[in-house]
Amino acid sequence: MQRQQGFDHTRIERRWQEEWDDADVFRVPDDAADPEYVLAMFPYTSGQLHMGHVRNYAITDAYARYKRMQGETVLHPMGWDSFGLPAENAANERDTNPREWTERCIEQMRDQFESLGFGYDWEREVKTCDPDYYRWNQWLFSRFDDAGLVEQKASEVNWCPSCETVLADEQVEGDDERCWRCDTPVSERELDQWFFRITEYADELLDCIDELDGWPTNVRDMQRNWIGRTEGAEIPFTIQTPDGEQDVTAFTTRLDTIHGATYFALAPDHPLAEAAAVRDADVAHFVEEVADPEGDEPQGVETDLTATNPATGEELPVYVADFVLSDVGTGALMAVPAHDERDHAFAQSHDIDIRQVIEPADDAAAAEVDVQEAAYTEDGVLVNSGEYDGLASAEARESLTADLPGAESTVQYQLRDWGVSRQRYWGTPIPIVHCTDCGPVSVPDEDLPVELPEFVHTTGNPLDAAEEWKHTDCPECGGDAQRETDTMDTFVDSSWYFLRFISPDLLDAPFDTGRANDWMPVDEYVGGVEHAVMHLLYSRFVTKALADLDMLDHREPFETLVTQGMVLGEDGAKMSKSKGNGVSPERIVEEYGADTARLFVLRAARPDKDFPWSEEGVRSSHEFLQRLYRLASDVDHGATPDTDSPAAAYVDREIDATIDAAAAEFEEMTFNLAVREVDELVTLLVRYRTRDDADPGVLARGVETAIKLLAPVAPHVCEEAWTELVGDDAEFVATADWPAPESDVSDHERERTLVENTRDDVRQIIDVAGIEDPTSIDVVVAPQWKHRALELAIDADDDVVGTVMRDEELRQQGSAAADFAKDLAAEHPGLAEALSPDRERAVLERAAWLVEDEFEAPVSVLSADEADDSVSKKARPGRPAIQIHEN
Ligand code: ANZ
Ligand code: ZN
Repeated sequence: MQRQQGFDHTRIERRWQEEWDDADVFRVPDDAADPEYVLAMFPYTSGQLHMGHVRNYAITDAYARYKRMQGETVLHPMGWDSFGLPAENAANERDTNPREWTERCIEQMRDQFESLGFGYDWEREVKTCDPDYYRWNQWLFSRFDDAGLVEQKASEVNWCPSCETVLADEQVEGDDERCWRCDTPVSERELDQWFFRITEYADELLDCIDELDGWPTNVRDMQRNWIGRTEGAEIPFTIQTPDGEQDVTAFTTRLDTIHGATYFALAPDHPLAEAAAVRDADVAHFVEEVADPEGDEPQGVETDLTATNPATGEELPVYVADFVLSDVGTGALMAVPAHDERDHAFAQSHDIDIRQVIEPADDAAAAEVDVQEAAYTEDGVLVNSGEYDGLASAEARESLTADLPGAESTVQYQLRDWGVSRQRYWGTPIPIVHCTDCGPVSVPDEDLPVELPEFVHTTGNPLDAAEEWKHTDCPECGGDAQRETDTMDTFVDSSWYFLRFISPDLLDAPFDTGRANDWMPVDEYVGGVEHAVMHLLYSRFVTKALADLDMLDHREPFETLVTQGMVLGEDGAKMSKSKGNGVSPERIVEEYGADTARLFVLRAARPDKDFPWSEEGVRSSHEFLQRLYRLASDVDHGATPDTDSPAAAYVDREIDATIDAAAAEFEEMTFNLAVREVDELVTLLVRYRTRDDADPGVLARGVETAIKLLAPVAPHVCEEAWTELVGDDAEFVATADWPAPESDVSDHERERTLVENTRDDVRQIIDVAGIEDPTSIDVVVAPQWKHRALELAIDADDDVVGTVMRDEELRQQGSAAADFAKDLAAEHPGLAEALSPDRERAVLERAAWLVEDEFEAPVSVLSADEADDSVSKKARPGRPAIQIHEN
């Protein structure tokens, strides 16, 4: 019976989602031994799934389903990154509170996930806004505090004087930095804030990047840059101030250039700069009004100070300059305009000497350099440097560090401690109480969680307004105290959630150490490249800190990382509301079904590449599924394959080859290529089925294979087709065994190439010769001796012709062999191995039906001596000669 109509996606999707759920297909028991841990970055609870989500979660789901069919226990959990500013904003805009809004978003998103058929172990769901979750943020904060990894220090925040509130960076708008709510210019304010001392781990975080070979190179580079380790030296300069002499240390990576230092520069908030501002109105004006560390042009002002260059004894002018950053090095630098670009630009605009002290080692190159024009920033050889002249930069740095009084080599990092304080409501309350007598005191473990009070609408931080909540007793002295009103950065929530999935309901610890040791690390982690730095670095830091707290044996959380590309709009631009090029997943699921949506996003490109949305592509994905489904309704499940006929043998072997190739692609997550394999198999089966002698057993095996191979990508249709084929009491295809090839297909690629090339050649000849109606086609394989010649030529060093012709057997072929050897020599060393002549013949005989079908003419596969000399002499290994007869 051939079904003309396709499947009803809405009906079958709902059916299978329920059946999988009832059968606990995706559940992982707690006693599972080291399951394959497949994880997609959990979503922020915006309430709305977009195409990027569909892609992200389709990738891990397809991989998880594939691994499950391979017989692995697969841990594939899902949760909600549900604290954060947007919930608070939404609550302020509508008449609701962040918790209600967030819960509603979670409900919606969970429904959407389910409608897409993503298979999660929902028993392990975690929500970061649950007190049961965030109490462990607080507990970890206290453990980190015990371990000396927590610090409170003054730090700047954005402050709106009109709303009297702290603003997050996202709430500061425009180049002139105004409050998003009231448009008042934002100012800065110093607040005491909490930090995690991630810099303690800077070296380890950096060194271990080398071992993360399952991570994309660009992400590893971004992490390295973010940590930004620089080796250099600190060197004290003596500064003459109106109040006497004072030593100020400068940090430099180029101590070899010290003889070229022609001025000294201080950051605008350096204590000496501030003191100079008190004496000098110009300096004050610059520091308060002009300085702009983010500006393109370095700006500055001269002071009444001078600095002694410790290498030359010269007196240098001292500037306050905005390109000197207060949190880099020591906030003071020696400026060498000849060899540093910023120093150069500044020297030019302030008419300061530019003195060359380095030149390229190569004389010709040295003649090209003009440091008055532009800084020469490479290493080289020292000049104008007294006794150091002639030394190479690296050597000079060593000698100068040893010789100059007070000079010391040091290492600088760009990485800063992790500021975890937010002056916000919707986050984890920091478990600290401030006591007038005892200062900041940790909330004892037994009093955790510190739960959020009810939300109130206010312009400032609702926690600050929660008087009753705020007021408490000091855990140490029992006196009056106030709760800390800062909440934690939401990156704290996401820095360990992958551990909570392992034991989500545990009451006395954030996670079960024994099980985590067994189940971690996450084997495959998939998410957006926008998380390449912070989320991943924080997770790595927390994992290492937990290891040092003896809570975990692992020091890295994620073994393999995939950063998926973007789904672009049909116009190739990023999907966005304002451009109106967005596509709603809901509409696609409704119109075409979840399987089509999943198939489309997975087959469009490799996971790490961007691709544009294409309605046409969606339709063709849908058609592909319909085609497979119809094909499935038309085969006979019970039939045993009979591969006696060449065509049946060909199809049977293609089935094996497809299994092998698709598995390799699934393993690499190149689902697009896996799907292409299945697509080609289905096309072959559809064609084969039209033959009178099509073997029902081979057809059935082919279709069953295609269904299994596609099941991880389009699970509902495949499940439906599978039950129809196998019967109602069949096990799920979702838990069926991944098919295994029945023959050795290790070098099948060569067979495919041979068949492809032959078909191409036939097409071309028919085309070029303008043959309208071929009566028969001869395919002539090359003789044994050409194979032998090829083998010799592949192994030959240089003298291909000589090597071939020294062979006794080949010499007997005379000039034919010499000619062929010359051809081979021309292609050496690019020659590829060919199948043996017998295999070539067998492969072509099995594939002959394809050519016959295409050109409607009988095909004979002949050996060289069965054919005309004029034809067979053109045959080469891997490239048979072709003769086409016509009327
Ligand atoms: C002298 C010098 C000569 C420098 C030269 C560079 C080239 P990287 O390499 O990016 O880590 N520097 C030192 N403290 C600074 C601060 N607080 N703000 C801005 N820049 C500062 O930067 C190290 C270099 O940046 C240091 O080496 C210093 O300039 C400058 F031919 O010292 B150098
Ligand atoms: Zn106290």
